[in-house]
Amino acid sequence: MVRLFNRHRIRNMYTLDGVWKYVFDKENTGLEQKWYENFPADANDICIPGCWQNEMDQIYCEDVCWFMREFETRTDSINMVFGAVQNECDVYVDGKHMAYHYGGFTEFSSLMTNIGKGKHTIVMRVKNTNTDLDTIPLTHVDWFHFGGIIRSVEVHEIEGLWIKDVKVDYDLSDDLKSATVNTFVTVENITFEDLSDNITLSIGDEEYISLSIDVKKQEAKVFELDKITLNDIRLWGIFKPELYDVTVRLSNDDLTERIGFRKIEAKGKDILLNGEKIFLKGVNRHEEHPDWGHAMPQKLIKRDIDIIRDLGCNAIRGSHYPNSKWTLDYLDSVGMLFWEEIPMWGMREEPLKTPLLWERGLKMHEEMVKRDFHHPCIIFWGLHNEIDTRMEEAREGSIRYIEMIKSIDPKHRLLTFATMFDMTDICLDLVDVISCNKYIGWYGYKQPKEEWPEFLNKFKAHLKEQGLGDKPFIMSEYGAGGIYGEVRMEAVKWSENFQAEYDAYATKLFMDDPDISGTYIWQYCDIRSSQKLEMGRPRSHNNKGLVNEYRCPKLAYFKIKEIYNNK
Ligand code: ADA
Repeated sequence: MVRLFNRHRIRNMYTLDGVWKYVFDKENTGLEQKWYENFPADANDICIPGCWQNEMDQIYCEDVCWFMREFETRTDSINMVFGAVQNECDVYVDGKHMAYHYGGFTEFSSLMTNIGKGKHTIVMRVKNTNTDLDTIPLTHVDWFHFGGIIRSVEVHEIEGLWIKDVKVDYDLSDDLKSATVNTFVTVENITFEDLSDNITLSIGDEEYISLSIDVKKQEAKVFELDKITLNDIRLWGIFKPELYDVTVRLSNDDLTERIGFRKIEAKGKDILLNGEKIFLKGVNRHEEHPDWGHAMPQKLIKRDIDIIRDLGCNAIRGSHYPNSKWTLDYLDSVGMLFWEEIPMWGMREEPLKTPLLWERGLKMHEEMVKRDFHHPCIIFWGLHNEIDTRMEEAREGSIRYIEMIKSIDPKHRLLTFATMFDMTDICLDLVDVISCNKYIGWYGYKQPKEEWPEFLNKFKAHLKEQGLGDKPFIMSEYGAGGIYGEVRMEAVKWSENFQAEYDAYATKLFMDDPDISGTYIWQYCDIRSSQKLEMGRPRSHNNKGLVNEYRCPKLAYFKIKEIYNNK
């Protein structure tokens, strides 16, 4: 339901999308008063997935809020999957604490065995209060802290043996004509007796493997299936969305994953996809809309991707957090490239010296990479954005992130992070691709955009000197602000014409530079900024969108469309 393909033909799965009750906990007394047992009677209705800031008169930024609804099951046991809850939450079912999760953009689940068939009540306490020390994101970020249950909650009805996880890995032959598929299946026995079954594995409509298995009571066991070699494969590529469904079945359960065969490499200064050099024509996109917050519906996500394709892009950076699974499915299915990262944004000295922050980041990376391992659209895992990468703590933390990511995904993605400390960064050698965020000619108005070439020469010389001259280099953020509708005779700051001239000048300059492998303009659409960020945000928005927050194009949109479509 939440995916673009059918994940289950045997397992019964449904979402709890629809109307829930919600109530704020301004005094933070809900726990003490056991709202998970006695939900306040004066609660209001809210549609889930949804953010409370999109309810009438509820533009509260950071808060604690409780949610409740009833649901019904036809099995004694269920696995509940929470797509994303912004930002920290506790889950209670029938008054019992079932799960705690930190982090607003990754999925988590809770196995509930023997809760019994029939009616149940779920209550969730959702906390969206951030700090400037140990939360990810921090309070001060350049987007809005929408809070709520922002993606679907799924109920998976399970019995006996169930498929907890499937990981489909592959190796390609040197000529990229065949693939050897290696599948790992985790089967869990939720009963109190030892059970046997048969695993079958199909790719597309063809069944390849049938394996007898035994799983002891209350045990989860990983089965590595025999490798399968497929010849004459269809490679996934830019606008070539060749996908394969891999289905694992037991007698009572099944799970389909969708994969695409492709090879991404950094070779010298080039980025190669399936052996061919590519240039990333990209935009940064926040998954956000004034009327939906982060809980964007499929129709609007598709609309965004359609607009971005029309712009001539082949790549999107999911700035600054894991996007909905539906977005990634859709990118897989149209053949566009994606950069995914965690909301580790702008941390400086104090937070970077705080161990809890790094622990949280590590867990988020683990959850992100595990959730999205199968998507061919993802070519980069982004470690973080504009943290103080001049600090030793940033280097140590980045190394831990890299080790974690590589332990799950050693070969299918390149690693990068967006730096703002181009000349003084001490982490650039750690990653495959160097990504630079820079706003010459925008911030610090006295410095004209014509100073870009000088900066590029200096930075490239610096990279060479550091022995990093042979890594691909991309411009991961640049752009000017333009207020929608503000068109002037002179290209003055904040006018659409200033923005159009600026974005066009910089994009052309970077695209004509043989040392640059990609451009991600900041940004696709205007977004509501944090009310706490005091850095010149007219309308409380970051106005650097090529389209405004309602997706109406600005002059810059048409300029960039011309440039991107002509290369
Ligand atoms: C940074 C940051 C973005 C945005 C941008 C800007 O590079 O990564 O999230 O805040 O600056 O508009 O200034």
